[in-house]
Amino acid sequence: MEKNNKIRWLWENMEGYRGLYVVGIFGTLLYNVLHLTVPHITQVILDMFLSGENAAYNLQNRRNLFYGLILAMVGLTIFRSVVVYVDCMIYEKVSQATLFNIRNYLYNKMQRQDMKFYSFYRTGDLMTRLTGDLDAIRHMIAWVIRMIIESFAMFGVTMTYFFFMNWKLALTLVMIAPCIFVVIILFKRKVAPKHRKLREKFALLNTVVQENISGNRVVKAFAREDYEIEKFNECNVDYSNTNKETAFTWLRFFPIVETFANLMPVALLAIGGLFLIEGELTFGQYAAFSGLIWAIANPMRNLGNIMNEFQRFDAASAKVLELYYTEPEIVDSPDARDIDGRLKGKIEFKNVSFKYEDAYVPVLHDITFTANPGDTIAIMGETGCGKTSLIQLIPRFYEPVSGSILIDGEDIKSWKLTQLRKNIGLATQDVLLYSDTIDGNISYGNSNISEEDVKKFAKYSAADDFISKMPEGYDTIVGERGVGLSGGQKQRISLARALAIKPSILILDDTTSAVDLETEKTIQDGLNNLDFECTKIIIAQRISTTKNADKIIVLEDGRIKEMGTHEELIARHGYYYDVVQLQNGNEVI
Ligand code: DUT
Ligand code: MG
Repeated sequence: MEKNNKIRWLWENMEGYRGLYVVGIFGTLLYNVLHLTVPHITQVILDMFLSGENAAYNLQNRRNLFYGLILAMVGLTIFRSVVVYVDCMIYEKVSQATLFNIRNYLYNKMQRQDMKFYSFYRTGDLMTRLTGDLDAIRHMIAWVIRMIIESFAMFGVTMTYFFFMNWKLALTLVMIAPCIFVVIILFKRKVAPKHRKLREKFALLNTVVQENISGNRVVKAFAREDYEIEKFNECNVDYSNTNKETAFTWLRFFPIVETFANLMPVALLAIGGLFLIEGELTFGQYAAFSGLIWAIANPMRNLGNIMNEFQRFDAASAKVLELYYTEPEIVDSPDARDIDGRLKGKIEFKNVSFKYEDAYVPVLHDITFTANPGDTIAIMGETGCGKTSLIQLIPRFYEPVSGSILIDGEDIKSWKLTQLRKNIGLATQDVLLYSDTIDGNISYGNSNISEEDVKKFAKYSAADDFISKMPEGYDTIVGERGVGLSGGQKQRISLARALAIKPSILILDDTTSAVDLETEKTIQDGLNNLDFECTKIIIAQRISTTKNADKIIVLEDGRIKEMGTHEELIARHGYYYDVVQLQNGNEVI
């Protein structure tokens, strides 16, 4: 994206505060014009009252003007300070408000992304975009833009004033300016790639830290602390070096700019002195030149710094904009329909094939089956055969490459996405509980349910027993920074959470793998006696779970290898039969 588009994007996000920002810019211009007042009045005082032929007369007879001018100087200085103060407040307010808008928008945007997005971006990188990069954008609004306006205004206003006083001297001074611009442009070319690199290194550093914090158990289990510290150290050194490199880039240009800037007073002294001697310049005018020469030199000095910050903004905003404009691929189709009440829960897969975008080979081939409302479908198969991939197609986490999936006789694409998902209760293979109470976790998808209902769903999931035994019962905080739960306990809470939305379709991905056989039996009884109808798709390896299913699907390498009831599959003497034998303790020959 072009630079001016980035500025336009910034402007668009200032909505509601644009007027105020324009006032802020005018404020900057105003206080830079006010810069001139004190040196100008000094010049008038010098020429009228202290030097020149009428000085003695003026001092005698026009004393009131003299005092008036002194008072005006004091008054204008105070006024200028007030303007600067208010102006800074305006920039701060606008930048914070804009930041707030962008941050909210980005967060919303991220929440609505699909699975592919989350497998593509690393958490550390996303966090960097939402923190450091956004701060660079705030800095642009509050400081960089102000400094650009200030520098150009100060330079422009002072130069104009100089030209009015003595154009020859002003022209001599202004000739130094283009040299500085050339240096700054060269600097920009060198520093821009450095800022992009710096930003990448920072994101990498954040990623390492984030993965380490969330993976601390693994680090400890393998006693890899030293290795991790070393890994972090490498990243840190790398980041620090890039930081230094970026800073040194400016330091290489700095002496050149500084020399030009310092030449200003020298040129003034030499040429201005000559003019003064030859009577081309009054003493007061010379004093005004000399009192304002910094207002010419400083903007030039600042340009390097401004350019540096501008490049930081450029690198950061490119990252933020990428996120700002990404659209999820899986969205409602234009003619998507509302779901009237509850779905009945009939699921049909018709020749569905599926491939992950980054994979070479498809993981599902030509899957066809039907689940009638209220049916229980068990899916079995070796690890990696595509079970999880298959069930993820139902809530449209991914889109099949070919074939179609129908629910209640309609392609799932014809339903509104959020409504479709609200009808599906999913307990995923990796259980994630929020740092919240058990009650809060169970009612996550349906926050309106009563305490009794939460208890009821926990009973269906054989979780009520262990929850009630906890000191704070359903109010116990679990998840990150909460009390620890066993794998099986977490699974049961996640099952209760899936049930609590009273879904038309319940999908359990290995949800009872970590519970003992007796508890599993209780859960099965619970699921058979639910007080609402739902179609259940259960991924499981245990025959005890699958044997009562209406249909068992055995997957192998992404294809349906066997399909039928327990009895039918046993009669086939295939894969299922072997598993039954194995689990009964019989060797398979
Ligand atoms: N796969 C990917 N990308 C993913 C997830 C999985 O390429 O984001 C591959 C890995 C595997 C295949 O897809 O070869 C099927 O994975 P799936 O998770 O569907 O396997 P599973 O049957 O659920 O295995 P498990 O029993 O271990 O859960
Ligand atoms: Mg799986």
